[in-house]
Amino acid sequence: MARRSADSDSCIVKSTGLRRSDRFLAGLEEASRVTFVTHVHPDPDSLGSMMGLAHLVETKLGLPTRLTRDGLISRAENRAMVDLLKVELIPVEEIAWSKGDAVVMVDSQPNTGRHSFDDELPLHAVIDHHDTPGDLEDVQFIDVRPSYGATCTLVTKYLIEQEVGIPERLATALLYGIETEISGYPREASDTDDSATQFLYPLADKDLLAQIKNARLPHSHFECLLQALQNSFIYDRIIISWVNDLPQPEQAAEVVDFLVRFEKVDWALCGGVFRDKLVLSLRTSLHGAKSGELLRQVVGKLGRAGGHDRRAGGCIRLPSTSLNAIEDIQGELRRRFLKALKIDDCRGQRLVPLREMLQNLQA
Ligand SMILES: [Mn+2]
Repeated sequence: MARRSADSDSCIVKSTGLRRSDRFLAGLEEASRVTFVTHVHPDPDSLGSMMGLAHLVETKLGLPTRLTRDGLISRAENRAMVDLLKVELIPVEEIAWSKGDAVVMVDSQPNTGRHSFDDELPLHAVIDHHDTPGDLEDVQFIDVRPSYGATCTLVTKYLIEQEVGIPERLATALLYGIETEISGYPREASDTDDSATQFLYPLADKDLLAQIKNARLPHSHFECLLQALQNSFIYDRIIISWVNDLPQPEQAAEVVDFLVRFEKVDWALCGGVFRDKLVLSLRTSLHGAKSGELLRQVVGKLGRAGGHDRRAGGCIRLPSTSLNAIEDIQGELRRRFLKALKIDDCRGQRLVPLREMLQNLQA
């Protein structure tokens, strides 16, 4: 595949002669404090981006900053990142706003259904790399670059442009943020992601990084994988896995990362029930598949969805958590998916045949 063109969006804005990072900082000069918000269940890319921009604002403008957390962080690696790097996060619902507060949203865009807070926040800036368009009308500063694999890449660029030193802890966070976004195949990386990685690697704490990547996993992780394997159905080139009891919402993504490596499919979808929601995660091994758009269309008015080329996520609020209601939505999604991928509606073939499951139980 042709590499993504890295700098269609060069950092010099011609009309003013200012670089984007200059304009970002200039717009915050009048603020008395800067608060960073991101998507629900913050991931390494959003955590690293908040940390990097907070460091930039503190160093260049001398302003106090706050980092927030929307919802839980459940994935073991992400929790390890927060613990080991001692990232201080305030639950977004506990934030008290006052005059002079400027809000910066990273790794996400307003009104995309990815926040539990009210989308009316007075946003000063949105800095992101998702394909999924948000409502950006009243935002003063916008830097959205879908050509970048990670928002952390953009933030690293700002720090380099502004000649702000990157301490070890921050370099570790930024590097992990980029790695988690670009490590799949096909790679969703630009040359700029690779040069940011090269820049950060010598500065980062590699032992800490290894500890984060190999975070210990709870019992529920393995139970969930077993449940997913037992409820996986193959329809031509897609495998669909239904997990009716997801231990934590982020595990749907872990299931599809695992399943998409199955050599007989090009697509993997997981739909997992967490509380009153059906959490969806989609992966593809195909190039240029625009899976964020595909999932958004398939989910339609049932819920919200979006993402990148190779990876997408979404969420549907269940009208009821009865098995019937869940199965109705699962059936509808399956039909829509097969239609979108031009696969004849057929009976799915189990990944693990029932007969084998029973034999294993008796053994
Ligand atoms: Mn990201």
